This record gives sequence, structure tokens and C-alpha cells, in this order.
Amino acid sequence: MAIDLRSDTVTLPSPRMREAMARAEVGDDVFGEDPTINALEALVAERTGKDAALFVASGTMGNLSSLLAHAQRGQEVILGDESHIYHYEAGGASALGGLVFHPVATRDDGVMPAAAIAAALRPRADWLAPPGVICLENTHNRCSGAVMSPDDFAAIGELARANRLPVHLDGARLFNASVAMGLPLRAWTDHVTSVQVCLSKGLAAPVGSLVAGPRDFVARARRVRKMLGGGMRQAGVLAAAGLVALEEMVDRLAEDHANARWLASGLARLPGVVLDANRAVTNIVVFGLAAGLDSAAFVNALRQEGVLIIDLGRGRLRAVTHYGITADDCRAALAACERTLARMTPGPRLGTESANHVR
Ligand code: TLP
Repeated sequence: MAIDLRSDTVTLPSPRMREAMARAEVGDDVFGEDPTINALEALVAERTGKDAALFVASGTMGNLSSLLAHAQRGQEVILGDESHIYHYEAGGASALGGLVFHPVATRDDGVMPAAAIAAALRPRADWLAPPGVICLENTHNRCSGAVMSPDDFAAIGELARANRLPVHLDGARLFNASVAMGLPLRAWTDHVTSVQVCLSKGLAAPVGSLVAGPRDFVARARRVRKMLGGGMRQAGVLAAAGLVALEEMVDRLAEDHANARWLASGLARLPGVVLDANRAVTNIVVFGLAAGLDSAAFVNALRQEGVLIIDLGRGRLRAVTHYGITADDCRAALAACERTLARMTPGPRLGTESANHVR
């Protein structure tokens, strides 16, 4: 079986999840009558310290429903230029909601400083698209799973309040941030208006995300969810796995973080790898190859060795640890990387430079 480090989205549901799914009490969620979904929404509202929460099919649907619930057509979404919403959500907020993306430079450590956001807020004028919502991401996918600190969130929350703007947090991996820092979700969510959290990444549920926020916001997001075709009826079978994910799968994320740290420090020692191992603080390792080594060729050659990673583009590669990956898998993956790089890197050729040098 391949060692699949492409993403934590490849995680399979645990046996306890499958049991809970089989036993789940269900009802029609569009009528608000699915008891398992209602329980999951109440639990996430409580953990995030928000009035209410809404179960949605995916992180993408959660972010899109949130943005469309916060902002009006022609308004700007102020977001990081390395953010998932900007790169990987098919431009949905723009295509379906008429919102305008205003990307702001993100530092390598995943932080979009409050000052950079302040500079992006356009003044009110007839010829300018006004800001409608600020988006943050934590942990930061394309920035090596970096954790943005609660202090940085507080500064942005203050800026947003002063400008009467909502802040939406793409917290697809907020549980990873919480476990890495030893802080509750509220350390971050208290500073934002709304948050989207994924159950289907490191928490290993098969499907689902939740959006949480103020009651009126959640009511609008619920309407958008219906508009997007996301009213899922007896989806309590999915929510049942989500409840197990929240009860049993959060603390074990520490294991994924330890595996990622180990993998990052091993990779950093390989000739041909460019990586600051201190960056790997959660479950994502982003690295590059030395000049002259082709990233796509490396990914393909590694696949032949039974190890899967992904190419983020611009010479950046990503390996993600998760519920399906053990410490032994990481050891085998590192050995495969070493073999692959050795094949790609020409060693000293006998009888030429090195031999000449000895003479
Ligand atoms: N990310 C996936 C892929 O889309 C690349 C991954 O493998 O990392 N926000 C963030 C920060 C995410 O990383 C993702 C998924 C989403 C939102 C979207 O979630 P889904 O896939 O459930 O729509």
C-alpha cells in the first residue's frame, strides 16, 4: 500500500465512526429535524463560543456560504495571497456571489499582518469597491501549516471592529492549531465573527465542515447553503462520524505533529532538499529542492517508490501527516526520498574532476 502523504483529506473513518454512522438517529435537516446534526451544531457552537453553527458538505461550501452571508455583490474580500480561498476554491465567491478578491501579501510564517490589511481597506468612494469581509486562515495550508498567534488575531479583530467589518476564519485545521499551542479554539475564535472548521481533514471524518457565528449570520449562511444545493436531509449519518471526530480524534493530532516534525528534520538533512525544519509545527511539511532538481520529476519518481506527495507549484512540495500515517511510514518515506534524490543528483564521476583533483 502506498504511503499517502498528499493530504490529511485522504484519512479513512475510524471503526468507531462507522459504528456511530450505522446507529445514528436521523431526520430531515432542512426542516431542522435531524437530532444528530442538531447535536453536532450545538457542540461546535459551544467549542467556538458562537451563538450557532451550521453543518455543511465541505470546507469550500463553508467558506463560500460564510462569505456570501457576510458581503454583498461588488464588495471586496480582503484575503491572503497564499490563502486556500484565493487559490483552491474555484473563485466561487466571485463567480457565484459577485465578490471581488483583494489579495494581501502573506509572510512566509503564514501571518497577514494587521498593518497590511489596514493598508488594503479602500476608503469609501463611488469609484472604489468597498471592503465587505476580511478572511484569515489558521493553520496556514500553503505556509507549512503555520499557526498564527491569538495576539495577531486580536490586532486584526480590533482593526475590523474599528472599520465595522466582519472577519471570517478559514479554520479548516484550527484543531491542529489548538493542539499545537495547547489553547482552546476560543483563543482564536473570540477575535473573529465567523469560523469554518473541517471534520474531514486530520479529524478523519468522511465528510463535513461546520460554520459558526452570530445567530443572524448563521441564518443567512443556512439560506445560502440551501441555494448551493447543500441542504442534505438525513445527513445525521455523516454528523454522527463528526461527533466521534470531535470526541476522540482531536488529541491524537499531536501524533501527526510529532511525525511531521520528525519527517521535516530528516528531510532538511538530505542533500538536495531546501527546508527550514523549524517551520513544521503542525502536520504539514512544505519543502523545495535545490536548483537544478526538477520538482515534478521528483514527485513522479517518489510515486514509483510508493510514496505520494503533492507539488504546490513554484517549486514547493507538500507532505502531510495524518491518522493513516505511522512513525514507521515516515521512516520509510524519508528513506524513499533519500534514494530518489540520490538517483537525481549526479555524484562525483571517477576519472574526471575528483580523480584529477587527487592527482
Ligand atoms: N484543502 C485540501 C485541498 O483543497 C488542497 C488539502 O489537501 O489541503 N481551507 C483549507 C485551509 C483547506 O486546506 C481546505 C482543503 C479547504 C479549506 C477546503 O476544504 P474541502 O476540501 O472540504 O472543500
